Amino acid sequence: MADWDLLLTDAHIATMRRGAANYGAIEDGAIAIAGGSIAWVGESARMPNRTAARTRSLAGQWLTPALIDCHTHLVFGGDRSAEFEQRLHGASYEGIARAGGGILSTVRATRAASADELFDSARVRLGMLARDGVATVEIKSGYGLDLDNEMKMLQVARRLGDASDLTVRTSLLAAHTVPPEFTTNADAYIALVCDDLIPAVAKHGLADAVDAYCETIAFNTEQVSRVFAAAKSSGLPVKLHADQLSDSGGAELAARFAALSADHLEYASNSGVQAMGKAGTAAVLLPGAFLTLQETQQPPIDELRRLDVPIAIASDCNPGTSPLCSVREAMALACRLFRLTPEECLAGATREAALALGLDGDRGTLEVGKRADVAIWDIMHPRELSYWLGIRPLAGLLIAGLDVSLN
Ligand code: DI6
Ligand code: FE
Repeated sequence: MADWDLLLTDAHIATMRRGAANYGAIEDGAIAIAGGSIAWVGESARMPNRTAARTRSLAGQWLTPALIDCHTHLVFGGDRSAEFEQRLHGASYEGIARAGGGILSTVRATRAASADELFDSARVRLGMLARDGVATVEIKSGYGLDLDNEMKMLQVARRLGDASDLTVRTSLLAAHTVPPEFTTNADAYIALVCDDLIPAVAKHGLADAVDAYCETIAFNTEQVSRVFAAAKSSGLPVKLHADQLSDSGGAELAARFAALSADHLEYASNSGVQAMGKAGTAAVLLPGAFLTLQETQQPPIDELRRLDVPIAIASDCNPGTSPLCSVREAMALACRLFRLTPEECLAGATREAALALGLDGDRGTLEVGKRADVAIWDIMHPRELSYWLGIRPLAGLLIAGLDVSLN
């Protein structure tokens, strides 16, 4: 029997190893894969003398860790293109939400949709993410807002994972907005989320984390604290949509609960970022939403960098604020809108995104022992992944060492 299942040779490799300079790059390198994991990686000239069942020459293509989209709302019914048009005629996102549109219009369409309909439409979007290099994707609920419909969304997300080679991680986002049945009593809805939804979802193993939206048009810090306390009692980690439209104290709150990540963060205060740094909470930046809402307030990039807070980048794929189905294009947007460097963006969609999902022990870099989730690119340099818009430089995708069909 051969020592290795697969040997990839004649490649350039952006390992994205933490602490390494220059993409952790290895020119003229090779990667050996055994049992779905990376068994060896390094310069071809230093390769140990072992046997491989299959060898594939990559003729100078670049390898990176497969991309990880750590924040999406991929499962939803309907679409919101009409609202997009309304905003271009002068309506605001908050105004539309307060008038019962926005998230609530997607709630109506999602409740009306069958599980199969939701599955079919989300599967198309999942395929698009994969064709731009994604092997791991997080999917949130949050358009059901009652027990049956939140469970329906999470079951669809789990089915998507079962039916595809990609890893799907799920987050319960029942505290996304106040559902119509509770307009005058948000606290009663929060009680339902804490007492019924979180325990039920945890019992059925439907969620890997609990998320919430802390914002003037959604829930305040006190309400989110209750949700997070309930999540912790059910043994689930938390994450937060924080300070997207206003400084709502979200970054501090996420840090207080040692959240995996605080996401958006345009209006986060410096003290919030400091608290995240101390708590080890990752920042997830979402340039697709920033662009679509024509936001002008920048997330606190310099403070995040100064305090070494891990910065992840994600698509936030959703019908309202980020109709974007590519984390690679999110990287390209993050360079232009937030002035992140291409190297920060690639780290943000690999190593730091793994951290934001609590999967950093297993994936996100090309190192011995990690899962062999590898993207193969037709490029001359990894900076090009943040440079091109509207083209697909992906030449191949391996998940746990196996070729994924990209049709
Ligand atoms: N922030 C977002 O960007 C998405 N959810 C959230 O809390 C938007 C969701 C939507 O508008 O449908
Ligand atoms: Fe979101």
